[in-house]
Amino acid sequence: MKTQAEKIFHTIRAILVIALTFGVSSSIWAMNHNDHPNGHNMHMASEHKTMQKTVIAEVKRVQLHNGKITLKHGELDELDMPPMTMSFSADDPTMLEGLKRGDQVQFRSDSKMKLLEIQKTID
Ligand SMILES: [Cu+2]
Repeated sequence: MKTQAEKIFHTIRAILVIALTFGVSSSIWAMNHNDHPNGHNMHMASEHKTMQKTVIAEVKRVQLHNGKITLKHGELDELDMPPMTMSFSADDPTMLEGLKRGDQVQFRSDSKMKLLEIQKTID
């Protein structure tokens, strides 16, 4: 039988081990995180990519008030993304002025779905 003192000792030691492990791993995380000056917040494993070439898409929805646009795009091979309908956000909502549902556009974005360039295609 363990004495009461032994039980308390074991409990305290377990708490210390957990605290130490957590403290060390979180400081390692902080160090790694600081190695990324560009601030990759969520996707540590996937690198931040930027499209260099425009891709054709169809406008599904435009929200000028918050700079969001939903596009049905073809394959984005520079971002390793298959064709899909998804939302992008523009830092400058005036980029979206004059665009409406049904328009065919060509656009570029980065892997964080930030819209970098968009214009209607001339048909
Ligand atoms: Cu997509």
